[in-house]
Amino acid sequence: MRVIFDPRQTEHAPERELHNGAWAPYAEVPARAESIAALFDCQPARDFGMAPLEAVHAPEYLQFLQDAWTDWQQTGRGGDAIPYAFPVRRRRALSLERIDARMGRHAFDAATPIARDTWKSAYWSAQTALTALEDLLTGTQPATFALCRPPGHHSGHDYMGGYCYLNSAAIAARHALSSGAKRVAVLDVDYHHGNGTQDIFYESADVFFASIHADPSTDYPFYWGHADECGAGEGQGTTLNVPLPRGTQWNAYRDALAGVVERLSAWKPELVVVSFGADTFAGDPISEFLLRTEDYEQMAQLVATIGVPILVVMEGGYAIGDLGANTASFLAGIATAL
Ligand code: OKP
Ligand code: ZN
Repeated sequence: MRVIFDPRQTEHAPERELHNGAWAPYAEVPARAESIAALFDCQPARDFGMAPLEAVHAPEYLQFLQDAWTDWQQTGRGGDAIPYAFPVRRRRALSLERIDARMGRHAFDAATPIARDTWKSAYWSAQTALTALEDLLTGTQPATFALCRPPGHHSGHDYMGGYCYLNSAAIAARHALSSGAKRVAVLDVDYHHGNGTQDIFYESADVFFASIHADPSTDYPFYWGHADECGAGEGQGTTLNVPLPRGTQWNAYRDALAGVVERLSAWKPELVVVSFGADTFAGDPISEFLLRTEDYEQMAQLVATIGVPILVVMEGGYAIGDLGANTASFLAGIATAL
Protein backbone atom coordinates (compact mmCIF):
# COMPACT_ATOMS: atom_id res chain seq x y z
CA MET A 1 0.00 0.00 0.00
CA ARG A 2 1.15 3.52 -0.75
CA VAL A 3 2.25 5.20 2.51
CA ILE A 4 2.68 8.97 2.87
CA PHE A 5 4.84 10.20 5.74
CA ASP A 6 6.43 13.60 6.07
CA PRO A 7 9.33 13.83 8.55
CA ARG A 8 8.46 17.44 9.41
CA GLN A 9 5.59 15.96 11.43
CA THR A 10 8.04 14.77 14.09
CA GLU A 11 9.27 18.26 15.05
CA HIS A 12 6.22 18.96 17.22
CA ALA A 13 7.34 17.85 20.69
CA PRO A 14 5.51 19.29 23.72
CA GLU A 15 7.28 18.55 26.99
CA ARG A 16 4.42 17.62 29.26
CA GLU A 17 0.66 17.48 29.69
CA LEU A 18 -1.73 17.94 32.55
CA HIS A 19 -2.87 14.43 33.46
CA ASN A 20 -5.34 13.89 36.30
CA GLY A 21 -4.21 17.08 38.00
CA ALA A 22 -0.46 16.53 37.71
CA TRP A 23 2.24 16.97 35.09
CA ALA A 24 2.99 13.88 33.04
CA PRO A 25 5.26 13.34 30.02
CA TYR A 26 3.42 14.12 26.78
CA ALA A 27 2.01 10.80 25.45
CA GLU A 28 1.75 11.87 21.80
CA VAL A 29 5.49 11.65 21.07
CA PRO A 30 7.37 11.78 17.74
CA ALA A 31 8.51 8.18 18.22
CA ARG A 32 4.93 7.04 17.59
CA ALA A 33 5.01 8.06 13.96
CA GLU A 34 8.66 7.06 13.55
CA SER A 35 7.95 3.53 14.80
CA ILE A 36 5.33 3.08 12.06
CA ALA A 37 7.28 4.84 9.32
CA ALA A 38 10.23 2.49 9.90
CA LEU A 39 8.15 -0.43 8.61
CA PHE A 40 7.25 1.08 5.23
CA ASP A 41 8.76 2.64 2.16
CA CYS A 42 7.25 6.10 2.71
CA GLN A 43 6.72 9.00 0.29
CA PRO A 44 6.84 12.60 1.53
CA ALA A 45 3.85 14.95 1.45
CA ARG A 46 3.24 17.42 -1.37
CA ASP A 47 2.13 20.96 -0.57
CA PHE A 48 -1.51 21.75 -1.37
CA GLY A 49 -1.30 25.12 0.36
CA MET A 50 -3.74 26.75 2.77
CA ALA A 51 -6.98 26.58 0.77
CA PRO A 52 -7.94 23.00 1.78
CA LEU A 53 -7.23 23.90 5.44
CA GLU A 54 -9.37 27.06 5.15
CA ALA A 55 -12.21 24.95 3.77
CA VAL A 56 -12.47 23.32 7.24
CA HIS A 57 -10.90 25.70 9.76
CA ALA A 58 -11.56 29.39 10.52
CA PRO A 59 -8.86 31.69 9.05
CA GLU A 60 -8.51 33.38 12.42
CA TYR A 61 -7.90 30.00 14.11
CA LEU A 62 -5.26 29.09 11.52
CA GLN A 63 -3.52 32.42 12.19
CA PHE A 64 -3.73 31.79 15.93
CA LEU A 65 -2.00 28.41 15.57
CA GLN A 66 0.84 30.05 13.65
CA ASP A 67 1.30 32.90 16.18
CA ALA A 68 0.58 31.29 19.53
CA TRP A 69 4.02 29.96 20.51
CA THR A 70 5.80 33.22 19.60
CA ASP A 71 3.16 35.28 21.43
CA TRP A 72 3.54 33.02 24.46
CA GLN A 73 7.33 33.45 24.45
CA GLN A 74 6.91 37.23 24.19
CA THR A 75 5.15 37.25 27.56
CA GLY A 76 8.51 36.13 28.97
CA ARG A 77 7.30 32.68 29.91
CA GLY A 78 9.24 29.59 28.96
CA GLY A 79 7.90 26.26 27.88
CA ASP A 80 4.87 25.36 25.83
CA ALA A 81 1.73 27.48 25.53
CA ILE A 82 -1.15 26.03 27.58
CA PRO A 83 -4.65 27.49 28.07
CA TYR A 84 -6.37 27.79 31.43
CA ALA A 85 -9.58 29.81 30.95
CA PHE A 86 -12.35 28.71 28.60
CA PRO A 87 -15.47 30.56 27.39
CA VAL A 88 -17.88 27.66 27.95
CA ARG A 89 -20.99 29.84 27.62
CA ARG A 90 -21.74 32.51 25.02
CA ARG A 91 -18.42 32.07 23.27
CA ARG A 92 -18.23 34.80 20.62
CA ALA A 93 -15.78 36.34 18.20
CA LEU A 94 -14.13 38.79 20.55
CA SER A 95 -10.84 40.04 19.17
CA LEU A 96 -8.87 39.53 22.33
CA GLU A 97 -5.11 40.05 22.27
CA ARG A 98 -3.85 38.48 25.43
CA ILE A 99 -2.42 35.08 24.59
CA ASP A 100 -4.23 33.34 27.46
CA ALA A 101 -7.58 34.60 26.17
CA ARG A 102 -6.80 33.48 22.64
CA MET A 103 -5.59 30.07 23.88
CA GLY A 104 -8.79 29.34 25.80
CA ARG A 105 -10.96 30.70 22.99
CA HIS A 106 -9.48 28.06 20.67
CA ALA A 107 -9.23 25.02 22.93
CA PHE A 108 -11.53 22.67 24.81
CA ASP A 109 -8.94 21.13 27.11
CA ALA A 110 -5.71 22.06 28.87
CA ALA A 111 -3.87 18.97 27.65
CA THR A 112 -3.01 20.16 24.13
CA PRO A 113 0.04 22.45 24.38
CA ILE A 114 1.43 24.53 21.54
CA ALA A 115 5.20 24.04 21.22
CA ARG A 116 7.71 25.73 18.91
CA ASP A 117 7.08 23.49 15.89
CA THR A 118 3.42 22.61 16.45
CA TRP A 119 2.18 24.59 13.46
CA LYS A 120 4.81 23.11 11.15
CA SER A 121 3.99 19.52 12.11
CA ALA A 122 0.22 20.05 12.07
CA TYR A 123 0.49 21.70 8.65
CA TRP A 124 2.43 18.75 7.22
CA SER A 125 0.08 16.30 8.92
CA ALA A 126 -2.80 17.88 6.97
CA GLN A 127 -0.72 17.89 3.76
CA THR A 128 0.08 14.21 4.35
CA ALA A 129 -3.63 13.40 4.34
CA LEU A 130 -4.19 15.53 1.22
CA THR A 131 -1.31 13.83 -0.59
CA ALA A 132 -2.62 10.35 0.25
CA LEU A 133 -6.08 11.45 -0.88
CA GLU A 134 -4.80 12.71 -4.21
CA ASP A 135 -2.82 9.50 -4.74
CA LEU A 136 -6.00 7.55 -4.02
CA LEU A 137 -8.15 9.62 -6.40
CA THR A 138 -5.66 9.69 -9.26
CA GLY A 139 -3.88 6.37 -8.79
CA THR A 140 -4.76 2.81 -9.39
CA GLN A 141 -4.58 1.57 -5.81
CA PRO A 142 -7.81 0.93 -3.89
CA ALA A 143 -6.36 2.31 -0.64
CA THR A 144 -3.64 4.66 0.60
CA PHE A 145 -2.29 5.37 4.09
CA ALA A 146 -1.63 8.87 5.44
CA LEU A 147 0.77 8.45 8.37
CA CYS A 148 -0.38 11.64 10.08
CA ARG A 149 1.00 13.20 13.24
CA PRO A 150 -0.16 15.07 15.24
CA PRO A 151 -3.59 13.41 15.06
CA GLY A 152 -6.63 15.48 14.09
CA HIS A 153 -10.02 14.04 14.99
CA HIS A 154 -10.58 16.08 18.18
CA SER A 155 -9.93 19.38 16.38
CA GLY A 156 -12.96 21.32 15.16
CA HIS A 157 -13.62 24.35 12.98
CA ASP A 158 -11.86 26.78 15.35
CA TYR A 159 -10.51 24.76 18.23
CA MET A 160 -7.81 22.31 19.28
CA GLY A 161 -7.94 19.55 21.90
CA GLY A 162 -6.92 15.95 22.57
CA TYR A 163 -3.44 16.31 21.01
CA CYS A 164 -5.14 17.58 17.80
CA TYR A 165 -4.68 20.95 16.04
CA LEU A 166 -5.77 20.51 12.42
CA ASN A 167 -8.35 17.90 11.49
CA SER A 168 -6.51 16.06 8.71
CA ALA A 169 -9.28 13.49 8.10
CA ALA A 170 -11.90 16.25 7.80
CA ILE A 171 -9.63 18.29 5.54
CA ALA A 172 -9.19 15.27 3.26
CA ALA A 173 -12.92 14.46 3.30
CA ARG A 174 -13.87 18.00 2.36
CA HIS A 175 -11.15 18.12 -0.30
CA ALA A 176 -12.59 14.92 -1.79
CA LEU A 177 -15.97 16.68 -2.07
CA SER A 178 -14.41 19.70 -3.76
CA SER A 179 -12.60 17.30 -6.13
CA GLY A 180 -15.95 15.96 -7.32
CA ALA A 181 -17.05 13.28 -4.84
CA LYS A 182 -20.69 13.57 -3.84
CA ARG A 183 -20.79 11.36 -0.75
CA VAL A 184 -17.89 10.73 1.60
CA ALA A 185 -17.96 8.60 4.75
CA VAL A 186 -15.63 9.10 7.69
CA LEU A 187 -15.33 6.00 9.85
CA ASP A 188 -13.55 6.70 13.13
CA VAL A 189 -12.21 3.61 14.93
CA ASP A 190 -9.89 5.40 17.35
CA TYR A 191 -10.57 4.53 21.02
CA HIS A 192 -11.70 8.11 21.64
CA HIS A 193 -14.71 9.74 20.02
CA GLY A 194 -13.76 12.01 17.11
CA ASN A 195 -15.70 14.99 18.39
CA GLY A 196 -13.98 17.49 16.10
CA THR A 197 -14.83 15.58 12.93
CA GLN A 198 -18.38 15.02 14.13
CA ASP A 199 -18.78 18.73 14.88
CA ILE A 200 -17.40 19.81 11.48
CA PHE A 201 -19.85 17.64 9.56
CA TYR A 202 -22.78 17.60 12.03
CA GLU A 203 -25.11 19.47 9.69
CA SER A 204 -23.71 18.14 6.41
CA ALA A 205 -25.70 15.71 4.27
CA ASP A 206 -22.73 14.82 2.04
CA VAL A 207 -20.45 13.46 4.79
CA PHE A 208 -21.52 10.52 6.95
CA PHE A 209 -19.57 10.44 10.22
CA ALA A 210 -19.61 7.09 12.05
CA SER A 211 -17.61 6.30 15.17
CA ILE A 212 -17.02 3.36 17.48
CA HIS A 213 -15.34 4.43 20.71
CA ALA A 214 -15.15 4.15 24.46
CA ASP A 215 -18.35 5.30 26.14
CA PRO A 216 -17.90 9.03 26.78
CA SER A 217 -19.70 8.61 30.10
CA THR A 218 -16.44 7.12 31.36
CA ASP A 219 -13.84 8.29 28.86
CA TYR A 220 -12.46 11.39 27.17
CA PRO A 221 -13.85 13.53 25.53
CA PHE A 222 -16.92 13.03 27.81
CA TYR A 223 -19.26 15.62 26.27
CA TRP A 224 -19.61 14.14 22.80
CA GLY A 225 -19.99 10.71 21.23
CA HIS A 226 -23.16 9.62 23.04
CA ALA A 227 -25.51 7.36 21.10
CA ASP A 228 -28.23 9.99 20.78
CA GLU A 229 -26.02 12.33 18.72
CA CYS A 230 -27.30 11.69 15.19
CA GLY A 231 -26.65 14.92 13.25
CA ALA A 232 -28.85 17.97 12.74
CA GLY A 233 -30.49 20.00 9.98
CA GLU A 234 -29.48 18.71 6.56
CA GLY A 235 -27.17 16.30 8.36
CA GLN A 236 -29.90 14.68 10.45
CA GLY A 237 -29.17 10.94 10.31
CA THR A 238 -25.63 11.20 8.89
CA THR A 239 -23.89 10.93 12.27
CA LEU A 240 -23.70 7.52 13.98
CA ASN A 241 -22.17 6.93 17.39
CA VAL A 242 -21.59 3.50 18.89
CA PRO A 243 -20.13 3.81 22.39
CA LEU A 244 -18.73 0.60 23.90
CA PRO A 245 -17.80 -0.15 27.52
CA ARG A 246 -14.28 -0.34 28.90
CA GLY A 247 -12.96 -3.88 28.62
CA THR A 248 -14.46 -4.46 25.15
CA GLN A 249 -12.83 -7.38 23.30
CA TRP A 250 -12.75 -8.22 19.61
CA ASN A 251 -15.99 -10.26 19.48
CA ALA A 252 -18.13 -7.41 20.79
CA TYR A 253 -16.19 -4.84 18.79
CA ARG A 254 -16.68 -6.88 15.63
CA ASP A 255 -20.45 -7.04 16.14
CA ALA A 256 -20.60 -3.26 16.62
CA LEU A 257 -18.43 -2.67 13.56
CA ALA A 258 -20.55 -5.01 11.43
CA GLY A 259 -23.61 -2.88 12.24
CA VAL A 260 -21.77 0.34 11.38
CA VAL A 261 -20.42 -1.11 8.14
CA GLU A 262 -23.95 -2.13 7.18
CA ARG A 263 -25.23 1.41 7.77
CA LEU A 264 -22.37 2.93 5.78
CA SER A 265 -22.79 0.48 2.90
CA ALA A 266 -26.51 1.31 2.69
CA TRP A 267 -25.65 5.04 2.50
CA LYS A 268 -23.46 4.30 -0.55
CA PRO A 269 -20.42 6.53 -0.08
CA GLU A 270 -18.00 6.95 -2.97
CA LEU A 271 -15.03 7.01 -0.63
CA VAL A 272 -14.33 6.08 2.98
CA VAL A 273 -11.86 8.00 5.13
CA VAL A 274 -10.88 5.81 8.09
CA SER A 275 -9.66 7.68 11.16
CA PHE A 276 -7.49 4.84 12.43
CA GLY A 277 -6.32 4.83 16.03
CA ALA A 278 -4.51 1.80 17.45
CA ASP A 279 -5.35 2.87 21.00
CA THR A 280 -8.07 0.17 21.11
CA PHE A 281 -5.12 -2.21 21.67
CA ALA A 282 -5.06 -4.22 24.93
CA GLY A 283 -1.62 -2.85 25.79
CA ASP A 284 -2.41 0.82 25.21
CA PRO A 285 -1.25 2.86 28.23
CA ILE A 286 -4.11 5.42 28.16
CA SER A 287 -7.04 3.27 26.95
CA GLU A 288 -9.22 0.38 28.13
CA PHE A 289 -10.25 -1.80 25.18
CA LEU A 290 -8.67 -5.23 24.71
CA LEU A 291 -8.01 -5.73 20.99
CA ARG A 292 -5.02 -7.84 19.90
CA THR A 293 -2.64 -7.25 17.02
CA GLU A 294 -4.31 -9.87 14.80
CA ASP A 295 -7.75 -8.31 15.36
CA TYR A 296 -6.79 -5.24 13.33
CA GLU A 297 -6.45 -7.32 10.18
CA GLN A 298 -10.01 -8.61 10.62
CA MET A 299 -11.23 -5.12 11.47
CA ALA A 300 -9.81 -3.85 8.20
CA GLN A 301 -11.26 -6.72 6.19
CA LEU A 302 -14.71 -5.91 7.57
CA VAL A 303 -14.28 -2.20 6.73
CA ALA A 304 -13.14 -3.11 3.21
CA THR A 305 -16.44 -4.93 2.55
CA ILE A 306 -17.95 -1.47 1.98
CA GLY A 307 -16.24 -1.94 -1.37
CA VAL A 308 -15.14 1.61 -2.18
CA PRO A 309 -11.69 3.31 -2.15
CA ILE A 310 -10.29 3.81 1.36
CA LEU A 311 -8.07 6.57 2.69
CA VAL A 312 -6.59 5.50 6.04
CA VAL A 313 -5.58 8.45 8.25
CA MET A 314 -3.54 7.83 11.41
CA GLU A 315 -5.00 9.12 14.67
CA GLY A 316 -4.02 7.76 18.12
CA GLY A 317 -2.20 4.71 19.52
CA TYR A 318 0.26 5.01 22.40
CA ALA A 319 1.71 1.51 22.95
CA ILE A 320 4.78 2.43 20.95
CA GLY A 321 6.37 -1.01 21.03
CA ASP A 322 3.31 -2.53 19.33
CA LEU A 323 2.08 0.43 17.31
CA GLY A 324 3.89 -0.48 14.11
CA ALA A 325 2.68 -4.09 14.20
CA ASN A 326 -0.91 -3.07 14.96
CA THR A 327 -0.95 -0.53 12.14
CA ALA A 328 0.69 -2.97 9.72
CA SER A 329 -1.93 -5.57 10.65
CA PHE A 330 -4.72 -3.12 9.81
CA LEU A 331 -3.14 -2.12 6.50
CA ALA A 332 -2.59 -5.78 5.58
CA GLY A 333 -6.29 -6.44 6.14
CA ILE A 334 -7.25 -3.55 3.85
CA ALA A 335 -4.78 -4.65 1.17
CA THR A 336 -5.89 -8.29 1.07
CA ALA A 337 -9.60 -7.49 1.08
CA LEU A 338 -9.72 -4.88 -1.68
C1 OKP B 1 -6.14 11.56 21.36
B1 OKP B 1 -6.54 10.51 20.34
C2 OKP B 1 -5.63 13.26 29.95
C3 OKP B 1 -5.95 11.98 29.26
C4 OKP B 1 -6.70 12.26 28.03
C5 OKP B 1 -6.44 13.23 25.87
C6 OKP B 1 -6.51 11.99 25.08
C7 OKP B 1 -6.45 12.35 23.65
C8 OKP B 1 -6.44 11.15 22.76
N1 OKP B 1 -4.68 13.09 30.91
N2 OKP B 1 -5.92 13.05 27.17
O1 OKP B 1 -7.92 10.32 20.20
O2 OKP B 1 -5.87 9.25 20.48
ZN1 ZN C 1 -7.54 8.11 20.71
